[in-house]
Amino acid sequence: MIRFLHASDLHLGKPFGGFPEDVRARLRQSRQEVIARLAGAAREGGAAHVLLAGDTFDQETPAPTTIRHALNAMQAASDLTWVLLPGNHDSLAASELWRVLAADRPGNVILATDAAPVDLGGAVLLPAPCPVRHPGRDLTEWMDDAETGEAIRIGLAHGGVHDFRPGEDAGPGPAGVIAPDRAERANLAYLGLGDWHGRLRIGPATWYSGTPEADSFKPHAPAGALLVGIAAPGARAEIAEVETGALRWARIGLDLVAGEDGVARHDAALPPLAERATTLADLVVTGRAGLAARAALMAAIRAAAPDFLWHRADLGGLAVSQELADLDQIATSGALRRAAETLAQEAAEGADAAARHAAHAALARLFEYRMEE
Ligand SMILES: [Mn+2]
Repeated sequence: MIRFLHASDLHLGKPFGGFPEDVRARLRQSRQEVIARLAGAAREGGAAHVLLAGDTFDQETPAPTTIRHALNAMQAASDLTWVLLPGNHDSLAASELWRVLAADRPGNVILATDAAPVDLGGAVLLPAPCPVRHPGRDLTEWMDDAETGEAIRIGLAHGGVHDFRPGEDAGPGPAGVIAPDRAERANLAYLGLGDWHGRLRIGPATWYSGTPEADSFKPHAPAGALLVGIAAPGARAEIAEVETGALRWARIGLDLVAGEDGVARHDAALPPLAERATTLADLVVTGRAGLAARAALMAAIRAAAPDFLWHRADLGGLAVSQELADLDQIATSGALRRAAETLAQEAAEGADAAARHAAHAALARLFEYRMEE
């Protein structure tokens, strides 16, 4: 009998360029802290081992604090055994990283740097460490012939699964060279994979755990890990998904039709107030709205934005229609009225899409200025 937690792609030290410095620091910190949350999930599920299927570190040369804090967090969870597999970001080509890990690792951390059986006590682990960033061959092949006696066999690998379906019909997950039926071929009770950042089932005993702390707005399942229990050699793996993410990445799509209450739709689409401080929100507004509706929506967006850890709103896909009443609200006569009418005409009949878009935007801005007054 063995119970373990399968996780991957912690990407400790990921820089998250493009975000403001305070947000970047928070994103890095939440990844670092996911080690303690994984430990909690393992204990709660009665697992004695945490298997990390590659890309524990984001870079080949992480900052010394990134490495040390990770090892210290694993050492703090001394009741658990941690297994680190070299992935593509932290392949064995990162020789200095693996030298430091070997020198500094606490006793409860195993480095799966050789394609050779590792005794986990109750099961044998068959790791497929990445020697370089792009190995270009199926590193799990050796598992077929690995000699383990009667033991429960568990595979651990990092990379894309070979997809036999033609390009267009290819399912989610990274395209690669790992045989999707490796678990059957190599008589594995379970094959834990890393590389794909969303949780994904390849077969009954073959899973990508996904990253335990989300790192993008891709529509993945909630970030977490997989709790796996295998009762005996030949027994079916019992697999449970556990959530371990601290921060949410929410892409919020708002597709409006002319005449509808965009503010109500916007407010209803936002996550609960209590979650917003730990949420990165990426609002994408499309469809069509009148000038007044657009201005009201902009005000609602501006009001809600400070609730969030990070917030971005893209209204580039929102077509704006203006009515006579809208122009009247800008001005009924004089230079502003003439400017509004000129912009409205350009927005409708401009020479090209860029000119029409700019005229739309300028008219919307003019309307907002007047409403602010
Ligand atoms: Mn990765």
